[in-house]
Amino acid sequence: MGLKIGVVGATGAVGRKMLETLAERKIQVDSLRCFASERTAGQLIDWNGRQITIELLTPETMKESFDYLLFSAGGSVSEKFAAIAQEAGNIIIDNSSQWRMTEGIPLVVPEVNSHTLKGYRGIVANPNCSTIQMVVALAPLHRVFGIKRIVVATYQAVSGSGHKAIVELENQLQDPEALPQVYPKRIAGNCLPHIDVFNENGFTKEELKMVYETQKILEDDTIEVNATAVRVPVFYSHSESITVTFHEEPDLEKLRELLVQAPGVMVMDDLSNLVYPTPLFTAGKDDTCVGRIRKDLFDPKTVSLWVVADNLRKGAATNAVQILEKMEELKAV
Ligand code: 11C
Repeated sequence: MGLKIGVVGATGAVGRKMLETLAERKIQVDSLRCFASERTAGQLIDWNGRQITIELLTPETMKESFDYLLFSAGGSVSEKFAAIAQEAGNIIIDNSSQWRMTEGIPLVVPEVNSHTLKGYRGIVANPNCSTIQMVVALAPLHRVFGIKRIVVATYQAVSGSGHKAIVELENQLQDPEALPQVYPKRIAGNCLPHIDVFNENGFTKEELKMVYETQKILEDDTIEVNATAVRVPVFYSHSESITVTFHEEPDLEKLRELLVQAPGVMVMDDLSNLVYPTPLFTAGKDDTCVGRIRKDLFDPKTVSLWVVADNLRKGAATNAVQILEKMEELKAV
């Protein structure tokens, strides 16, 4: 028998990708219901040969019984509706930042910490896209060499801000006079060191997510993270320049081999053939691609990497569906 699944926020950039991913990964679905706000409720969408009417999200709908509810509708929607769904006994995989740091709520990247799902029911948090790709690459290295400090700069695609930001970049590329609406300044031909709101300590909320989510997922709050998150005029896939200092001096060949063996990682690092990952390469793929692997010139315990992944896929929808798959697998054991 197939599953009873609901997707909340089904018409957003991530919601659409979740629907695509459920079909692509051949999840056995008996009933699929899609929920959204008044703006799109009533619309029809095609999914895997079926026509589905978008339903209005209401407290009553969330009290019904589902095997899984995939949420991607923002923090305030999750705060209210995921809580109602949990109260009704449902499992919710939530892509917002609402529950990520709540004690007792697992924050999961299946390749890294799926053990936290064992015997669990309720809200499961899907991490921020920039955190997911960083921990997929760093977790196997942390287990062997122990991470002391991470310095990361991100180059984040506009799709991380939703469909309207994709349209804004398209418009600005056509029209040099087009005014910004989603971002505080033009994004075409520009880089904005500003993602989400500024905190009083000078870091943005996006940067702080990378600090605290990483510590929670790697189960080590001694790991120091210094992040600078930058929005760039790229449509899909976030890139990250990561410099990581370990407690143990890593052997570079061993480190490279750990990455080659790591689940969800594709090593693309052959400088003589100009092989390194780029956002155009990773867009539409599920792997986290790693290249430019090199030792620091001055500190033998420090290594730099270039890590690229599709923010809507591994950074959001694929990770959420992998959580669902993992929970099903654990149920079967
Ligand atoms: C961005 N990382 O690229 C953000 C989008 O906490 O899930 C995802 C925000 C989040 O703008």
